[in-house]
Amino acid sequence: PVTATIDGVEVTVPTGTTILAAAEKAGVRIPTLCHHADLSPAGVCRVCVVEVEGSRALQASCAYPITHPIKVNTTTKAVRKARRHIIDLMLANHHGDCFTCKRNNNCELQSLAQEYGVDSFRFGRTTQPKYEIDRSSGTIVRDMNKCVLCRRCVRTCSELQEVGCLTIDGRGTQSKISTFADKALASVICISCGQCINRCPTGALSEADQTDEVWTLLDDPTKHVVIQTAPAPRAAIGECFGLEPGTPVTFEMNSALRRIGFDGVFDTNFSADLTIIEEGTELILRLYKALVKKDPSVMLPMFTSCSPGWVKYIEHFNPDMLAHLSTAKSPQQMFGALIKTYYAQKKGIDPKDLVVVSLMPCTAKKFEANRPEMVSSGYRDVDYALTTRELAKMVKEAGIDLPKLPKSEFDPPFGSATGSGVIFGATGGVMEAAIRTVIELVTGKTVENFYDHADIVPLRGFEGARMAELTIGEVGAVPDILKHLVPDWNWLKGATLKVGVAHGTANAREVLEDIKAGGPFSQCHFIEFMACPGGCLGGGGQPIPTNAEVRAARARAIYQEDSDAPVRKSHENAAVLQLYSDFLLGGPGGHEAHQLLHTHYTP
Ligand code: HC1
Repeated sequence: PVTATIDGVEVTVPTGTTILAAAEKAGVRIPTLCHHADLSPAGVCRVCVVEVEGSRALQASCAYPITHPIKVNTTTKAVRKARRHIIDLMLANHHGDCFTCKRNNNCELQSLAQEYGVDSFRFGRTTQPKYEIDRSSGTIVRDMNKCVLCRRCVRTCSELQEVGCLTIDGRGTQSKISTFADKALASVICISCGQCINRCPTGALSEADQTDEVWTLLDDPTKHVVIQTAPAPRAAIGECFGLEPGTPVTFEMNSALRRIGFDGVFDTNFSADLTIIEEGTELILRLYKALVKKDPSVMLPMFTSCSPGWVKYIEHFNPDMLAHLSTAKSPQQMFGALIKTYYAQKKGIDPKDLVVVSLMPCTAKKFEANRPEMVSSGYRDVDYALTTRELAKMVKEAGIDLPKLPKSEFDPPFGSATGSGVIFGATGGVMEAAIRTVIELVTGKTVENFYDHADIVPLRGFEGARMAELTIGEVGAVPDILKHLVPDWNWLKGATLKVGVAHGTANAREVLEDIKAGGPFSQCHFIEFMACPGGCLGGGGQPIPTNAEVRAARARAIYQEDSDAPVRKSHENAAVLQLYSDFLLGGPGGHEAHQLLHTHYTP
């Protein structure tokens, strides 16, 4: 350990701690811009400069490791002058009118300018855009005229996600954030995860905004516009209305959606439960074929397929492993296909007049909704996928103060979901939901027999990649709905089910490499992969900022909703069981289910 004195406050920290981190411990706030707690230090913006006694130049506190006792002053005249100078220079290069910027009131450059009393453009201002705005991808919009060269996006893409589609080009005044060969985003390998947006301090990166199109359809009396809401936004949208991270507003949000004008307000957690049934069925079938029938064409471990950023990642980087992906569509897409078939029939609405909007924490969901194969209803299954941020904007535009609204429920027939559906929004949640169901259906015993409660704790938390195993023991009376799957179930007796979880594509890459090398993850039967750190609750469409503390708070809200749920296991969702008896007549994995709820992947 080493001692630092920061603005007169003494603090002892491990040797190598940065001045910035030590200051935080000492309760001294140093302003930052290029720094982000999820990323390695860059030390490029210099906003966090401080005076270190004995050092002639000002030092960037985010990149200065403390190796011996030092004295630091964070607010001297020289420091304040230098910071103001840096901010003025950034503003001179920044093209953008705050009023028309999506990040107005949520922009770190704007906040710094306010904090440092900037009241004029001391070094002039850029009035003409220098770069064309890149809207090519349909998911992420890049406006480099607003870029402050902090490189958070580059570090996010290369370190956190190990995708590496963004880079810095040129030197000095010619520097710019670019892509491979400066191509449009649609022409390079981007997985649309939007993690770069979540870490961009300004409006240089944002999602492709679809709110105008949705407003137009809501105003069209010939259209029946419904919305499905994913598990993660409900634990986060309150942040856009000044609530603390992790304040759940599920039922207030339902009221807001009705006031905005949606004709049906549904819960994606319903189709998350359905996903568990379909994916669980597929897992049992794969295990039977691979372990009992010794069919070499069946790939284990099976991988989850509900995170579209992850699917895009494996399609781009490991196309040789696509056979491991479950063929089950994501809950978003299952939902859309059911709305335009089952719901359309039930309601007597021509599916061409039905519009399915999703509220998602994710930018890649826009990409997923537009995949050419996602038309199994005969129409585009999901028409628009709005991010949490886009929906918050619509709610504000409608003059609604969301937290003050009365609570209201989701609409039938897709309004009933279990606690297993909601935990899809946290890393490990899909696996926990799957284990609850697979164990109960196979053994005939409750999951509480194995874990004392329905919480499968080893699958929770934020460790990047983790494993758990469970010995099945006796095989019970298999329920009627599954009996058709395999001729005999006794091969599962005493079997040990091994499962894994990975979140963030850098961790996914490690797990894939481990599998290829025959490491511990290759012994798993089933692995959950989520593209975003923390799972969907940390999605690229969630409110900004998103960081470790915020992710943990949102996770608490999600697990609380699960433990408060009257039904916590997907196979006990009565509405899902009803759907099989009314509509998906071939049962789980049957003909109708395959046609509407499963897909294929393209390298
Ligand atoms: Fe997710 Fe999913 S959990 S992918 O993280 O399987 O986006 O929230 O909606 O589809 O249900 C995202 C969240 C979401 C799907 C579900």
